[in-house]
Amino acid sequence: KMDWISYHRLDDIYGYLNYLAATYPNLVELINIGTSYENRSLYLVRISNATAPDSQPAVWIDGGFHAREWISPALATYIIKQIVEEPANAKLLNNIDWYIMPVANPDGYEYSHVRSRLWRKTRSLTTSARCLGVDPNRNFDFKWGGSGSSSNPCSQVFKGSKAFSEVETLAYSKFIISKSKQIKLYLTLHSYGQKLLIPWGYDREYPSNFADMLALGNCAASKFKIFKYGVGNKVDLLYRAAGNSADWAKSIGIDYVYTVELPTRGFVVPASSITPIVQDFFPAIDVFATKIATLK
Ligand code: 0X9
Ligand code: ZN
Repeated sequence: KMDWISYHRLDDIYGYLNYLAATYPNLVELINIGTSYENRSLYLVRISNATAPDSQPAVWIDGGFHAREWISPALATYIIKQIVEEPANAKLLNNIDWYIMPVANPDGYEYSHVRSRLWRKTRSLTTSARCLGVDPNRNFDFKWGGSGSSSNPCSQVFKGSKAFSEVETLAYSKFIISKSKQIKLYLTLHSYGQKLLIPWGYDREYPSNFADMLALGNCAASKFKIFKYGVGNKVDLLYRAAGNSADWAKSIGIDYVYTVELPTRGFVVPASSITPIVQDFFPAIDVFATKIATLK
């Protein structure tokens, strides 16, 4: 099945999601939101014990935007396991629907496993025969094409031919829009850097509820015991990245939006570090859930 002492290929991860949906049919629903450029399914899970659909606040969590950041799908699957399979965490099901997509860029993820460990982007054809792929985290339709993105297909931060040029980001955005009334918290898991990053990321600007997001982020980060995370605005702590998904999520009205940069330093995290990183992170989920469950 699944473990957090090794990294897993896409088939294993999807097999685990399938297993959970089959084993806990009243709790877990497997949702296919479309197909990747190379024809892989785009799966996420909905975890909920509500009887009426869409009747309570929801949390969105994704991983695997950037192919090489393997620790992020590992954390996403760990969060799924903790919510679904650990009775001690049953309170996380009170008044919250969870939408969790472990691998948002499956083509890139598989390519980083079988061909090129440090692959980042999608795998679509571009106008350059030699350079494939778009940076999915520069492909979103908010301030698309601004600072920190590139129009050069050979760049690691290539923005694509237009906003949502990628079938993966388009399917993702359509699903989130369909749930945007319910989703109150948005976490997109990346690596690396040990940071909780708060919009905006397109420029040094701050959303109107920045102070609230900072306070909740600090509260969540105070739970981390092994790894210390910095909390703050993206541009202040990192760099400009116009067209990133978190800015877009904020722009459509989601209250609490964070880009998580997981430990440590470097994209290649040894498998022996998965368990400490995911275990250290999980208590923050409880902090976020407690806050979100009260929002209407
Ligand atoms: O550059 C990115 O897309 C993210 N970092 S990563 O190393 N995972 O690629 C950061 C995006 C966060 N947003 C901003 N820096 N504005
Ligand atoms: Zn990333």
